Amino acid sequence: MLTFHNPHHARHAGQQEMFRGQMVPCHEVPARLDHVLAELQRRPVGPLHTPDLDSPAAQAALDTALARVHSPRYLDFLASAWDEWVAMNPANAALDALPSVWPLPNRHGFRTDVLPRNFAARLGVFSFDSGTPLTAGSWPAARAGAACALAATQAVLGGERSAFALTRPPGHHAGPDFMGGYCFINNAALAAQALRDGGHTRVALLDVDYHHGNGTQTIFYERADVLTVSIHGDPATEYPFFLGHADERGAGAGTGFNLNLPLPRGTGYATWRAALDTALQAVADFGAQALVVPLGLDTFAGDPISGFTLQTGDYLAIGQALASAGLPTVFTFEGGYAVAEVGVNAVNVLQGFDRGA
Ligand code: SP5
Ligand code: ZN
Repeated sequence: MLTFHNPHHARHAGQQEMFRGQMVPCHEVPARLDHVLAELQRRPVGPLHTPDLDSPAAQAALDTALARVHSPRYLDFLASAWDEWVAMNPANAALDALPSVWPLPNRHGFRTDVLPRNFAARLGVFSFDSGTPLTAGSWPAARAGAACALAATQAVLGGERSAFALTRPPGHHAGPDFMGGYCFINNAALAAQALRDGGHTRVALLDVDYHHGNGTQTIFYERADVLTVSIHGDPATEYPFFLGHADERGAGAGTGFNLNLPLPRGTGYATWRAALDTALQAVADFGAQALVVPLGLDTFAGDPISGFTLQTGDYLAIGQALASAGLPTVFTFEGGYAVAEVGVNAVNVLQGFDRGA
């Protein structure tokens, strides 16, 4: 298992997120990735690399890959967002940007075809929650993270059995033209599309984060060439609430190519594992030629914002089960907020995968 880690991840460091009327400290903190990297150094599963971030060829390839999953106007927005935030008021330089007004697309007739000149309003057009602070370094961190996902994918296209994109901010809540859920760029979707563009005709995503991968689902919802499967807390009670139900099966040509396996808060390993077996059967039935695993570790019993009860040892078995699909596999690092344990749990999945491979 090769790992590509993001040398710029700590440039994205939100101060606080809005939660039920209060600003609370961010759960998605730089120390999360540092713990995974430290555990990989203690317990190596393969070479550790950083991606090429500087050569013109790498930059051009990254721009192409980003534009395959995100809209031009959203990418333009992200690239200039921090400067525009500070331009609103120089004092903003000490604050994170958080949205506080939204157009509710598809409802009430609000328009998003005409972008407001006001930056705070534009931030609302391109986001769906107020828990995702945009900071001075969010864009360079997210862009370098996408480079990790692309490098991991290129390694797998080059014949590696598996590779891990160890990056934050995470990605699976980010859609074609929106941020949210601590995510800006959908690294897993970028990897899946790059696997398609690299020649695999059928690619599957199996999202094991506690939260439904709404961004990934939306990106591929009308496509039959990319199967999206997600095991997650039931959106009736769990974030992101407005997507992730079992009756969402895809649309148009993509009908039948999305599978949601929502589970109630409190679910333990036995039930979760049965859902994983169902998910793996769907991946096999689809005839996938490559697999992307958005790897969230917030299914852990000790996670401060989630509700499943998986234990550290379970992650070895999960990795082994994922390897049993027998597919070239790209992992992307997603959630997992029990900071002290996230490294051991993540590396358990990778080590379990290597043992099963
Ligand atoms: C990638 C990922 O796992 N994103 C998850 C985003 C969840 N955002 C909302 C979480 C609400 C947190 N509640 C804070 C409780 C403070 N006591
Ligand atoms: Zn999550």
